[in-house]
Amino acid sequence: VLEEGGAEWVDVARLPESEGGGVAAIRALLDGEHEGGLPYAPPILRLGRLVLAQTVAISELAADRLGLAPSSPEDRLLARQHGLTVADVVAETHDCHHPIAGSLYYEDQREESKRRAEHFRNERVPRFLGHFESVLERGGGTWLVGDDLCWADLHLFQLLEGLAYAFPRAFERSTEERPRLLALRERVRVRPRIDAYLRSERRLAFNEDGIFRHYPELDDPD
Ligand SMILES: N[C@@H](CCC(=O)N[C@@H](CS)C(=O)NCC(=O)O)C(=O)O
Repeated sequence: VLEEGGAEWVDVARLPESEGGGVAAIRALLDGEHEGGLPYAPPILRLGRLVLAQTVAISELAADRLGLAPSSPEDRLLARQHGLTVADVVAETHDCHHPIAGSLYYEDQREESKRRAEHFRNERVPRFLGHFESVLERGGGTWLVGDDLCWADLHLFQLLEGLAYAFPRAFERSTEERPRLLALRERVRVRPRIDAYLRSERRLAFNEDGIFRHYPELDDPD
């Protein structure tokens, strides 16, 4: 959202500690060594004196300032609805590789992960993707809310990218008949600012320490 809106922003966690970044900077915010709101977990946006956590809240704030929020009150609520549904899928994606506890390594919950991921791939992913396809169909097929791109479309884009990385075989199977979703994914990808961001060092590649992890044994069998 920050990138599409053309904001100037710094990923503080990736700065060296000598420049006030790194884990120490995040820890200081979680420990409340600042004035203002207390965040529970990253991501955290700092804007002047404001300290704000929760991806959806951050995107709503950024979108308001950068012209990426719908204008009517009803449409703003619909965008929030879609953003929160995307967050539900993200949480379920996390639970595929950490079904028992976030404090245990994946390697210590592999069997449970396999069972969980099978249900996620076969029941949850098709249901969620089918839902978003229907939302697009009802709205004319281009964007989730109204006639223009809004922050929630960018959340959906990131979800599709993440699922395609983590479960490439299941993703292909589940999107065979989801033309509007696939078109939205491409429509977002080629936007000039998003395209530049995706090619930049600011874009963290998906990896096996993040939410969207590619463990082939959790994907559809060959
Ligand atoms: N719903 C939150 C999820 C935030 C989240 O799970 N953050 C992770 C790191 S990416 C974390 O630190 N979680 C700590 C915890 O859940 O105790 C959001 O969308 O921002």
